[in-house]
Parts: sequence; C-alpha cells; structure tokens
Amino acid sequence: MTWETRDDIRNLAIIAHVDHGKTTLVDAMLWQGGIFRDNEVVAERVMDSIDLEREKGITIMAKNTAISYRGTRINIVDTPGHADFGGEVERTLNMVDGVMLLVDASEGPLPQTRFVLRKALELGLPPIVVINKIDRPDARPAAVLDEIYDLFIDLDAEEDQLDFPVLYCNARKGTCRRSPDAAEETLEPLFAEILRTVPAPRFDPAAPLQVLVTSLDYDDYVGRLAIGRVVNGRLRKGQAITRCARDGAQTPARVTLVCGYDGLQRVEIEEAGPGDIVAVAGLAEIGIGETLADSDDPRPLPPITVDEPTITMVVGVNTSPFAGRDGQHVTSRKLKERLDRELLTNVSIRVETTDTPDAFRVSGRGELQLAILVEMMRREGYEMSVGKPEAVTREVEGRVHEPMELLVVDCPEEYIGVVTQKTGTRRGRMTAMVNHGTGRVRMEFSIPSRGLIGFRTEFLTDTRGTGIANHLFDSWQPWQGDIAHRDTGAMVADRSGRVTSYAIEHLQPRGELFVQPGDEVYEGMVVGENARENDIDVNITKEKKLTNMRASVADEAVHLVPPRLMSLEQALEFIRGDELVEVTPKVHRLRKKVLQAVWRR
Ligand SMILES: Nc1nc2c(ncn2[C@@H]2O[C@H](COP(=O)(O)OP(=O)(O)OP(=O)(O)O)[C@@H](O)[C@H]2O)c(=O)[nH]1
Ligand SMILES: [Mg+2]
Repeated sequence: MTWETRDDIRNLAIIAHVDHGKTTLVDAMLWQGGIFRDNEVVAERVMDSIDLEREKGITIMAKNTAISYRGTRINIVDTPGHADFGGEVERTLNMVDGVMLLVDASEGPLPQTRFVLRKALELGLPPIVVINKIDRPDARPAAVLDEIYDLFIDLDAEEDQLDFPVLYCNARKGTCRRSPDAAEETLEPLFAEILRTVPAPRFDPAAPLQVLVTSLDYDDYVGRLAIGRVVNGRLRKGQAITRCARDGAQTPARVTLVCGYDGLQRVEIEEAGPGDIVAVAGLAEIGIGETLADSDDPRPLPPITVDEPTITMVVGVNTSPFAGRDGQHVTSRKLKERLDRELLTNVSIRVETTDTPDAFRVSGRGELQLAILVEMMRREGYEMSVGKPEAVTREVEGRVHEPMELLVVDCPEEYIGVVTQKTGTRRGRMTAMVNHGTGRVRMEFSIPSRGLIGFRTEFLTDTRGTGIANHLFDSWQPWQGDIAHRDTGAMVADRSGRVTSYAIEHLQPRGELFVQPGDEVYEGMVVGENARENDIDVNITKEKKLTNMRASVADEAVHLVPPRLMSLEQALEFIRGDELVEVTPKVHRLRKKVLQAVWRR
C-alpha cells in the first residue's frame, strides 16, 4: 500500500493542565488567523461557548475551529484541562496528527499535563511545547522546560519525540518568543512551527470512505450533526453510506449535508476528502466512536477507547413532596431517555439500571463531571434526586480494588501540617515533597479517589485559599480501608411548613442551618448540620406566640446567623449514604432518603 498526504491541511489539538491558557491562545490564533474583522466585538475565550463554561471559567467540552494560514487549513481542537473531562481529550486525540502542549511558565507541568501528554505520546502524536504566561512576574521558563524534559523521559518518550520545538507565549496578548529573552513577535513563529511539526494527514488512496465520528452537535435547521475526521475516501452531499455502530450493527443512511469549519462557522461544502474535519447531517441516530463507511464496502474503524469511570452515584426520580413543582421532566422514562442521550455524546460516562426502575447508576471520571451533568439536566427542565458520590470498585483476583489518585498539592509552608493531617485521615500517603525555597512547597500523595470527595472545599478553607490541589487517576489498588466521612449529623425537619426566624434563633446554637425564614420545608428535609454525630428531628416552622410584633422584628435583625448556602457540588459532597440531594430547575435541597421520622429509627 502506498500512502498519500493532504499537504493543504494540518489537524492539531491543544492540550494542557486546567487553566494553563489553551482557550485564550485559541482566541489569539483566531484573531491572527483573520477570522474576525478588526472592529468585530468578540467575547473573550470565545470557544467556551456553553453557558456553564462561561460561568465556571473552564472548558468542559472539546470543540473544533479552523483557520487558514498561507493556503493551509489548520483545524484546531480546543480541549478541557480539568481531570474530570479527560475523556474529552482522549476522544479528540483520535482526530488529530499532532498536539500543542501548553505549560504554565510558573506552575510548570501538573497532573493533567502528565495525563494528556501520556495519551498523545501513546498515539505517536508529535508535540509542540508552548510555555505560556511568560509575562507572569513569577515565570521561571528555564526550570519549567527542564521539568517538561523530565516528564517526557518519565513517560518513556521516543528519542525523536524528545526533539520537540519550544515557544514562549503570552496568550492573552497574542505574542510569542523563540527563547525566553528573544524579542516579542506575533504568533507567526507558532503558525510556522505547526506547519513544520504537525504532519499532513496521511491516507490510503485505494481505501473506501471511512469517517470516524468524534463529536456530535445539533443544528435547529438540519438536526443532529456528526462531527469527525474523514480518514479515507470522499464524502459528498446526497451520498448513500453505511453507519457502523460500536456494537457492530450496520445500517444504511444518506448524507443530507456536509459542512466544513471556517473559524467559528460551519460552512456547507460539496465534498470532503481525507484529513478534512467535517460535520455531517442526515443521521438521526448516531453516536461517538461510530464509523460512517462506504455503502458497498463498509469497513469500521477501531472504536474509540477511553479510561474507565472512577466515581459513581445514583440518579433517580424526584420523590420529594415538592416533586413536579418546578420541572417539566419528572418521570423515570424521561430521565432514562435523557441519560441514554448523554451516552451518545459522552464517551466517558456509563449508565446502568439498578434494582429499582426509578433510579439509575451513573458513573464518570470525577464528581465535577457528574455534578455538571446534573446541572445541565436541571437547566433543561429535569427534576431528580441524586445520591452520594462513591468510588467505583472492581474485583481483582478475588479482592476488592478501588481507584487511586496522584494528588499534587502546592501551598505555603505553614500549611504542611494541616494538609498532611487531612490527607492522612483520607488514607493519603505522601510520596514526594519539594521545597521550592520560595516559601511554598509541593507535596505529592497517593490517595483513594473516594478520599478526594469533599477534599477541595476543606483544603481551600484550611489553606485560606492559597493552596492549589490537583489530582489524576493513577491505578487500581486493593481497598484501602474505611474513611470517615462527615462526623456531624443532620438537623431534619419533622414536619412541612415555612421556616420561621423564631425557630432558627433557637436551633442555630446547635449547628449550622441551610435555610432561611420563609423557605418551605417538608418532613425529612435536611435543614442544617448538627454539631454532634447524630441526626436530630427539629421543628423549624415553630411560631412564636405573637404578643408583641415589633419586638420580634427587632430580634431577627440582631440574632440570625446567615444560612450556609451550598453549591450543587458541595451538597453532593456533604450528604451521607442515607441522604439525597433533590435537584429541580430552580433549587436543590438536602433530604433523608427515608422521609418519615417514624421509618428512620
Ligand atoms: N498572565 C497571563 N494570563 C493568561 C495567559 N493565557 C491565559 N491567561 C489567563 O489564564 C486563565 C485561564 O485561561 P484559559 O484560556 O481559560 O485556560 P484553559 O487552558 O483554556 O483552561 P481549561 O480549558 O479550563 O483547562 C484566564 O484567566 C486567562 O486570562 C497569559 O499568557 N498570561
Ligand atoms: Mg479552555
């Protein structure tokens, strides 16, 4: 077989640890690639187009864009850097021929840098290293470059993979340098390096059509779009094809539309060839990892594989007395349909049935990934109840094994004590400690995934917001033993009604409350945290015998401690095994699984 190449195309993915500046660099590349008019108003981090991405300031889904540079089309995939979305990076690496590895000039390589680089090296993708945020006052580019070399060696990179080009960027300003003290230039050297380092797509001219579907999208006019790379052959509008599903099933289909990318736009094209990244309409049923193949000679491509889920939780219908007040979709059938739909687009999520028809076990790569799924569903009008996130376990040679993570902590020296103590109670073992000599230390731990549930919130409080903690799945190890979860009980409402300030005033000395006057509660709802270990049933709706109105108003202003308002993630971390989070489009509430007090004892 003789290979041919498409010299007018380059396909690359931008990979990095979270927040190292991928999406910001894509902005600058789009501007300098002439995608926007000079006076056009464009949002910062324009590729982070999902509402939740903008709110949280992180990328959640990998996305495609394209620019044209000196007659060559450069298809760029921006990927998320948060560990929970690692599956997104894994799937997109299947459509590119090279990667740009960004590393923060001050932070250096962090756990997710290791993960994404390992995946790229395994696929033999040549990297361009970009040391970004070179403008940071604490930038230490020379030391960071050494750490990057160490990382490559540690990951068993081949000789030629060690020969990577390095550029120094300020993504925010859209500039780059060839060495840390060279003159500042536009991104021109970066574009030139992409053409040199990323190989042009290679294909077999004799092979029939094969398109690997790596992503899905939806368009109001044309419906579902399958996005992927044409590996071999040609694809035209109107063409009859065969859809090869992951389970081996083959069904005929017809392409109604073929689009290419130009900046942020999809543009209709007549025909696409090998190496092109296309969006294809006409396939009502299609999932990620499937192949669009020739109708006469269908040859499925190897399926996309990603790492296993590590965290799991049960998502069920909302059974609270307030069910159906806010949401449009409340039945288990609706819930099931929605979760099944997620499976088509999200390769790193797993959904299983449980022993009740009203609940499903949903597993993913981390609590943030699962919380984001729940958040997306509530915004689409779903109501549900969600159980405590737990580690996935598996049996290896007759013993229960659990996922372990590499945890890297960076914090001021004075917090070494509290951090080692807190990780210790969560069954973490310190494996390395480096003192930068700057007053900050870097510590590495091996810790069970379940030990990290709820860790972040506590860690930020313990280090007064100055610590950075990152983790990465490491390996499956024998069960590490019990980890004490919350050592406090719950204050549970013993009847339904509205919360009164009078009741709060009397209950607040016993713990922290989650509700405020006027909130509606029901029997079995968790309204606060009891400072002691046991749960207590409380009447949070108790009215004062009103003898003097004015005096009671004055009381309120003086005595009420503001309630603790938890985010959805915090609520999920907080609950115990016998508790649930009720999620509706408008609110989330904590509750006991069993609502009636008489059945709980
Ligand atoms: N000082 C400085 N800040 C930068 C630079 N590049 C990016 N930033 C900032 O770093 C933060 C994170 O940037 P993003 O582009 O969202 O990072 P990302 O890698 O896409 O993050 P994820 O997609 O969530 O992994 C933003 O506040 C940027 O403004 C840079 O070169 N210099
Ligand atoms: Mg991003």
